[in-house]
Amino acid sequence: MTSSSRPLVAVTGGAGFIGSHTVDLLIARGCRVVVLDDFSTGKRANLARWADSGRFGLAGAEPSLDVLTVDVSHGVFAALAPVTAAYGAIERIVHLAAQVSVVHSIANPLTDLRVNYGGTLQVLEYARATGVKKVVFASSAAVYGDVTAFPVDEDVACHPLSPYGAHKLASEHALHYYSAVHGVQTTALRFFNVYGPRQDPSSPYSGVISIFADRAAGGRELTIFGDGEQSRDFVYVGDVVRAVVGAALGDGADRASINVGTGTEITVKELAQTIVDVTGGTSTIRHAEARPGEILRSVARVERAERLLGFRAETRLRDGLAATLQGA
Ligand code: UD2
Repeated sequence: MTSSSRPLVAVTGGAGFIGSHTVDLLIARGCRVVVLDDFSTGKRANLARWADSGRFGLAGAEPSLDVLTVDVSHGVFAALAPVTAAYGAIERIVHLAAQVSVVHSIANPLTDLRVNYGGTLQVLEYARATGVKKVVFASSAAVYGDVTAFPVDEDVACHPLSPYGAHKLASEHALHYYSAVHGVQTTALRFFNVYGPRQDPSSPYSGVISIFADRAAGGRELTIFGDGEQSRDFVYVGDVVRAVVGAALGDGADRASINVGTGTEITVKELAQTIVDVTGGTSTIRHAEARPGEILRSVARVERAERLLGFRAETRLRDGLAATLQGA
């Protein structure tokens, strides 16, 4: 075993949209990173700048990243064994690997259970057994379901409306008892609508900004579902990963569930118009049938993130849109 003063951090789902930005920031902060990803939606290209620069990928001058192809819901012990034999124990885990579609979870609740709740339990079992100090988990605003008081406070009663939301909430409960019973520090971050470069626009359930930006950049028509008066709290991925990495590398916020949003909302109609403006105004906007089961409003209360993580989202929507359109 070699010793290193660089923290060794595992990132599940590290080849995905939020995961790869997390990896970038962890490496920038001096960490050695191990990515676990099954590449069902993640892409090697998202991590290309680091070129598998660890011992188990291509050797680099300053080894920083190892990428392991593994489905986390099948367990992580075997995959991580050679890495920990070489570098020592994993100190912290950021658990982002997930089945990400609410709609898919409704059609396939048992798959969602295995991947989303089962995956979290696999990570927590590894953390308990090997003495990982901290686990940070990607939860979601989907845990809330239909709420009536805005901005949404973390302490409101949660009544998720999908297997996805229910399994995210169940995962939060697991995080809580692994901390209380086993002494693994845990933090759940409830992401609101995250957007930014590397978000894949190719599925109908991709983030609306990735879809609108892709279409508007090509001068194509944007489709608003319903009247467009529904609002969302869109938070830029560069901000989100500051919250993720702050929670992962810090030792506070144990057993906390924390909203990660901006605290401001925008309607989908305003969003569409803004994107058309930013891209030069050639796309037209049409309306289609509202999505069934759609929530009308979503906006985060952000005080807890400020208090526990010192985190505040800083990127203005127009700047985030410009970066998204430019890609990075
Ligand atoms: C977000 C999350 C989801 C879950 C949920 C919890 C994303 C991508 N999804 O779903 O994982 O956490 O919040 O509440 O962040 N829209 C259009 N036209 C389009 C695409 C979307 O009008 O071409 C509308 C859509 O009807 C909705 C809004 O844009 O009102 C946002 O849609 P979304 O799919 O980006 O995210 P959301 O809020 O449904």
